[in-house]
Amino acid sequence: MSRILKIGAAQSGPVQKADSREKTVARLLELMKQAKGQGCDLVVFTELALTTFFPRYYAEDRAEMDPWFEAAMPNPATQPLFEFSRDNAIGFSLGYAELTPEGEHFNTQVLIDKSGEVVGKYRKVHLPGHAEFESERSFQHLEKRYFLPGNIGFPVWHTMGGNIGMCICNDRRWPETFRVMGLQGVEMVVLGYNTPSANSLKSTESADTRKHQSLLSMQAGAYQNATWVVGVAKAGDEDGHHMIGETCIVDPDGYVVAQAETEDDELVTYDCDLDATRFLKESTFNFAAHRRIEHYGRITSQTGAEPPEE
Ligand code: ING
Repeated sequence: MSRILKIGAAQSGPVQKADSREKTVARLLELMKQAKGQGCDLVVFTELALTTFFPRYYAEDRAEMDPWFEAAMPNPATQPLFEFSRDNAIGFSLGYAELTPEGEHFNTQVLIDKSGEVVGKYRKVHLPGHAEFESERSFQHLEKRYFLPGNIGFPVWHTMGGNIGMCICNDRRWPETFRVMGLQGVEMVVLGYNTPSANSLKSTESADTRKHQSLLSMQAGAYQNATWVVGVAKAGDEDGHHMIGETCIVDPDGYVVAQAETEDDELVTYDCDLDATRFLKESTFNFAAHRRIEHYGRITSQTGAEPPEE
């Protein structure tokens, strides 16, 4: 028995500050057309796919950043993606900066099914970086300034024949992200990331280390929850700030089965058999048979580490 979901991981090259939404959407649409041409069922776009990674810039007045946000989804600029999805029966997942009618700001990813309808929304829970300007940093990472922590949790939806969940960028570094979805039977986690290839506080940390830790996080999340994981980068040099590529598709055994070769717009495809998750879910990671939740209390009752008395 196999349930094949053909995935198109649509890596974005850099998006510059001056690039219009229309120009950027045209690039995404081109990748979606390539994916359709290769028979993909679902195209995964990156985090904040419509704009440059604007949290690298400081603004005293947060409202100055509102032009980077979308007040609706779909909207006129992104409508071409939704129309292509509906007209060609291909789903997609898109990351963008969300401004709600109530005036709240989130780093958001939506899941669109083959009818072009929004079936799921996720708001980034783990916001890395800082909220105030920090002069000691070689560059700023102000997601805590411009976004609220996500308030939807980590949902999983049954759609396109499987159990699909989403997360965003830094979320992949926290095992809780994948486990909460694993406890909902997730079979495919799709995520985008904009990951600087340098550490703003530790100049000796290499790009190779950053790439290693990005892949390690996704491979561990996949294997430990018997799920596919699709990680899609916005890569390359944005305004002098380089971000890693390494867009990849990871199978439930934790193997990277497909990976991007460039730091530009690039489609990475793979026939993902959702039934390949079954063996581990029914053996090694049969959560019902093996987990001992009576010993896990610290995970939800304690935020920071509390080391033993010396
Ligand atoms: N970017 C980075 C990420 O989590 C980061 C920030 C990089 C945090 C490396 C810690 C270590 O991939 C975003 N946008 O979260």
